[in-house]
Amino acid sequence: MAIESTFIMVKPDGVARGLVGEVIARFERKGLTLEKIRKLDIDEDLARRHYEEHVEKPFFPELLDFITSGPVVAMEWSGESAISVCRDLMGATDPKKAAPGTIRGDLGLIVTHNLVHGSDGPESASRELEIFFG
Ligand code: DAT
Ligand code: MG
Repeated sequence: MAIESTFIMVKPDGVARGLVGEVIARFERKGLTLEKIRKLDIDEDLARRHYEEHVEKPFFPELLDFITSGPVVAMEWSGESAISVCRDLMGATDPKKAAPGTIRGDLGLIVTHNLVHGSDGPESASRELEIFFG
């Protein structure tokens, strides 16, 4: 039993499609608590910091174009095992393979346009929360 905080972001596709409320509602209904929220545009510098583990990956140019293409909604959520619980609610990275019932499984189709980001562990959660809310 451990109360955790995690960094969640609705990506530009989710904001453009009007799905911010849908994403928030799913986390709220699960019993998690919204602690902080802000809407912002991500520039290249911020994208490189946030996605530092991916800057050398072949898909990074496409990811960079996408994540800087429009506003995002950055959030801190807290609750029991919040990091893994949020990842489970989001579903697999590739929405084509994400299980029905998950955010990506229900609402997404293309891997780049996968609607949400969620921290993948305690270290990335504190690093990402510091970047966006520190
Ligand atoms: P996640 O967002 O599930 O933590 P990740 O950290 O491995 O996934 O990748 C970050 C983002 O990069 C992901 O949300 C979408 C994009 N991405 C990952 N793998 C990709 C691939 N093989 N082709 C295109 N985009 C990819
Ligand atoms: Mg990741």
